[in-house]
Amino acid sequence: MTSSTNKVALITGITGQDGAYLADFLLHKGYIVHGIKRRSSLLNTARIDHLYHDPHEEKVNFFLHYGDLTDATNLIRIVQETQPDEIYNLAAQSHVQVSFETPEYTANSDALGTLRLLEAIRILNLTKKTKFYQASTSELFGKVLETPQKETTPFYPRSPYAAAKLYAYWITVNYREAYSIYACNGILFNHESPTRGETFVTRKITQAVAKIKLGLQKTLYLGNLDAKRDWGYAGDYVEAMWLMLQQQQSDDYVIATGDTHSVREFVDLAFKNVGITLEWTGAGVDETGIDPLTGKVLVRVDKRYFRPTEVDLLLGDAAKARQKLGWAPKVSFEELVQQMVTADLNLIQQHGNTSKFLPD
Ligand code: NDP
Ligand code: GDR
Repeated sequence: MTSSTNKVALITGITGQDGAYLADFLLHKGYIVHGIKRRSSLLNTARIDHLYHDPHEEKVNFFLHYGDLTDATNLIRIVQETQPDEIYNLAAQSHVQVSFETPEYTANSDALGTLRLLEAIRILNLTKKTKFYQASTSELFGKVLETPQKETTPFYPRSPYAAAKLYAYWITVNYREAYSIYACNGILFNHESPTRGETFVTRKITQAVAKIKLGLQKTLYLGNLDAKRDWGYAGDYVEAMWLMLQQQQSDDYVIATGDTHSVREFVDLAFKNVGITLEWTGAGVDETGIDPLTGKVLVRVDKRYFRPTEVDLLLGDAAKARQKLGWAPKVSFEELVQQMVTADLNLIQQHGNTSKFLPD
């Protein structure tokens, strides 16, 4: 890897899946990395503990600051103190289903939080120095108007989350045009990993498959099995975020694999990884996945996991990123599923069944 020694990056959402992968990636490139974490009653730094060093040690290049995207003065102070060359805004209430239950909070953190950071850059006269990355999303495309979806595909958000991210997308474009800030939207399609949050469908599936295999869970309850997603690997996608900030000019890019699969296909493959070939019977809310060798029902549909408005099909075209950034995904769908199932089997064998609540 090339070294970018002494560059300073500030990552919001550093305790999340992408924040942890990106922090690791930037530290390997020689960056000094500052991250914003929220105060919580239980420690929430499991994904980045391996990167952390006692700040009293010498040559420490990783620092954490308490903060929140809903707190403008706090964000201004952290940006002032850290004087970042690059800000990666990854913090968000990122769960689509949860955004229907907490729409106002989702708008505050995901939409206005982005504005607060851009304003911090402007207020502190950092418009020439600080480059800005916004974690935009394929959820912006929402209702299917065109496939594959690319930078020019019209947006049609289908959730409070997507509507909040739409504001964040456009305010990023506006600050780029109004104040000449180097600001990029990475329109990333779904990306997963062994450290994906446990309530997103991929991790919910791989964790359940591991538990069922080890006799710790009987049934996996899911919502819409027909939804199709373009699933990639988070480790590949954080490289694209960085590449976007290393160009001559700022721009917006779709990041995707160009391959799409249904939730049902993900379930099938995950079970195959532990030697179970599911048979599906019934339809709609009565559909079940059965292990033909034992006759046990391993998958059931529960309509409480259905969303008021669904995004049926996501399939991205990352040709622009391939041409201009030289970016391409490395991990295939099959490798991703295998990696996640294996990781969950290992985790549960080492630590036992730690989850008490059913994930969403
Ligand atoms: P996660 O849910 O794993 O992480 C979200 C992070 O944001 C966590 O660190 C969380 O902190 C933090 N956070 C949430 N609310 C606030 C707040 N009000 N103030 C400060 N921090 C906050 O998401 P991912 O890592 O998967 O995604 C990163 C970003 O990329 C998000 O913005 C997401 O919307 C977007 N995105 C993700 C895609 C994906 O497939 N993963 C695809 C496209 C876009 P805590 O740990 O305390 O909860
Ligand atoms: P998504 O991811 O909404 O695409 O947003 P999620 O994994 O939550 O859902 C994907 C699809 O699976 C269907 N589904 C279920 N989803 C969950 N969570 N739980 C279930 O039990 C279940 N059953 C079926 C959903 O209906 C949906 O169609 C993710 C997030 O990371 C966003 O932050 C990001 O912007 C987008 O990806 C791109």
